[in-house]
Amino acid sequence: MTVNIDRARTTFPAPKKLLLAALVAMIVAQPCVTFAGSLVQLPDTEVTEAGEYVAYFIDPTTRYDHGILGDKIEAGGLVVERDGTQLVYRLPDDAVFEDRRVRLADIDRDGVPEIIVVKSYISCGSGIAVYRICDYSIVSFGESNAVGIAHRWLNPVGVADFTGSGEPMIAAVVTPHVAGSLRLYRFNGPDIVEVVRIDGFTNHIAGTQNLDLSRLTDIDGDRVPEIVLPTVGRRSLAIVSFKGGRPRIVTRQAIDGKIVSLDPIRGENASVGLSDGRRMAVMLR
Ligand SMILES: [Ca+2]
Ligand SMILES: [Ca+2]
Repeated sequence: MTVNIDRARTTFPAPKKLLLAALVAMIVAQPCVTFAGSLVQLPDTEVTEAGEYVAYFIDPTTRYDHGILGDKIEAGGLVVERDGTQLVYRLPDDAVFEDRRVRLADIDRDGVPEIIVVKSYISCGSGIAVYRICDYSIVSFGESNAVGIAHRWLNPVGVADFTGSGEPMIAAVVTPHVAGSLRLYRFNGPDIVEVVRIDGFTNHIAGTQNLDLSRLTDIDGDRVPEIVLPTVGRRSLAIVSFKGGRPRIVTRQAIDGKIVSLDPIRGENASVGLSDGRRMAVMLR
């Protein structure tokens, strides 16, 4: 879906004077947040739709010379649209959104989704950033520690109750092209805190746009999702469980080839694309 920016310009319901005052107050309080007029989308942004919300990246910039997602054009801001209103969040020059997907998930369980994205600092690499969608603005809700080194990235897996505790957590593979550290994070505002990790997995190929080399499934039907993803090197496919807060490799199956894509999981069946063009069905159990 492509969002027509001109069509989606901000509209303000009456009373205009009251809202204008609120807008001025918001701009003073939150210098990174503005209601926008003309916006430029990131060329390869996805457009996320979740209920009444639509979200995407804007402000293409070349200020971070990395190119892990296939080009060296990253996002300097993001937009959430709701009820005909655009809310805009723009980063200062020390960081970019090194991401193509604005994830929307309710991690604090208040009924309103939060924004979960990859924020990369020019000097110290990537971390997970979470933002709250308020009535008239987007505000920072928390961040994980950045990797600590420029040009070190992470790729989120998803947001779910991975441990079975009832608490939504964020799963991500930190440095998927190096250590491949699959980690769980919980929201402990204003921090996004690592809970547990297991190394040796990947969910991205350097220089490609595909964010979905990992998938969620509930392979054993216990209503706690497992994570399906390749091991580092992409020559085997694993299922990882974090049930009970402990990482466990449920299965690991060798693949006759190098994995380059992973379809959404259907039941107990996975389908992978291989670097030589073949597709292969994989029974997960
Ligand atoms: Ca929420
Ligand atoms: Ca399960």
